[in-house]
Amino acid sequence: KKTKHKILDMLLNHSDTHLSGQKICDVLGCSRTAVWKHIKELESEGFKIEAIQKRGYRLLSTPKELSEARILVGLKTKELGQHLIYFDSIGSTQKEAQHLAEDGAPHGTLVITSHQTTGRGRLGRIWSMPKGKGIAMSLILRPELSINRIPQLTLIAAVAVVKAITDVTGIQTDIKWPNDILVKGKKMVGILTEMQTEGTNVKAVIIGMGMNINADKNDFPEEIRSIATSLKTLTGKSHDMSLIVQTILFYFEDLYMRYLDEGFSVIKWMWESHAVSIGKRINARLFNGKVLTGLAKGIDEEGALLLEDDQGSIHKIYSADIEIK
Ligand code: BTX
Repeated sequence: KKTKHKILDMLLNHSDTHLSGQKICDVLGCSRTAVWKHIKELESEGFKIEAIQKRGYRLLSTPKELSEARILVGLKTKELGQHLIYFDSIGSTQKEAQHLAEDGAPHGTLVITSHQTTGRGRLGRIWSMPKGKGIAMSLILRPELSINRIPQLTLIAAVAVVKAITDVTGIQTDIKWPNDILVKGKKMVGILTEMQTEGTNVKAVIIGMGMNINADKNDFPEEIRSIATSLKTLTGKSHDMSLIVQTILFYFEDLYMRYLDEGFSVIKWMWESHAVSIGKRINARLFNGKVLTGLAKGIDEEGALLLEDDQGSIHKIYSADIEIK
């Protein structure tokens, strides 16, 4: 752990009193000048720190903006996010994670930024993000699972995001199969799951998430203004993005472990309880251009969507865009 993170940890745990520079030096075995330098760095990252002569430092507030230090300090996971690759700005975290996975990045590696310039969705579509107002992250997993189970990981990710958002903000969100998190029908989060395989073996899975957090309506490009929403537009205030990331990682790891131990059924009911499309008539636009219309019955044990058409036959859908009618 970096000295700067250790100092932040100490400040977070002593926010009711001042912590003397000498005390920090003694605990961490570094010089007063080094402490001062790290404090200045934390301040430049948006932490408000009071410094009083002879008494020391006290943390007054943490930034709402994404902060590497704030994500790492107090992160309650064993693996997910512990290997954090943070960028002030990057083209696409997904692309970077793909490269890192090829180079052997370990399970749980997280690539993250709040300024993604060329984000992508499924089928080469664009994922846009107003600078500094949202989270773009890609998580590398190395599951020992067969290829047909990988779509289930998208559903686990969705449940983790829904739980984390409710925990941190009190906002209830809906899941639209397979990869959107909506509020009042508008998209707040998009999830993109990709994998690297060798023969029939899964080498890595990369789960990308794009989240609209502190953007105002007008921050979005014109063409998605009517379909996108953010936590800020819903609540009227900004939210602590690092805390949201920590909470998502916590739930993701917890659900993932339970999934490995107990199978998909534990996730399935949680997922279904948040799903908006189930029990409704939908159009499913398949990626080969075909459109199926019918009743969304639920998901099966693999995470595929079950659609009953008007002739009563059940179709298993593995990937599509769906419209709720
Ligand atoms: P998708 O193909 O399901 O959705 C993409 C569509 O969503 C776009 O065509 C557009 O209509 C709409 N859209 C674009 N930007 C936004 C936005 N900010 N809010 C709401 N709607 C939007 C969804 O793909 C999966 C997106 C994954 C993005 C993450 S971000 C981290 C990682 N890096 C990366 O390049 N992609 C992933």
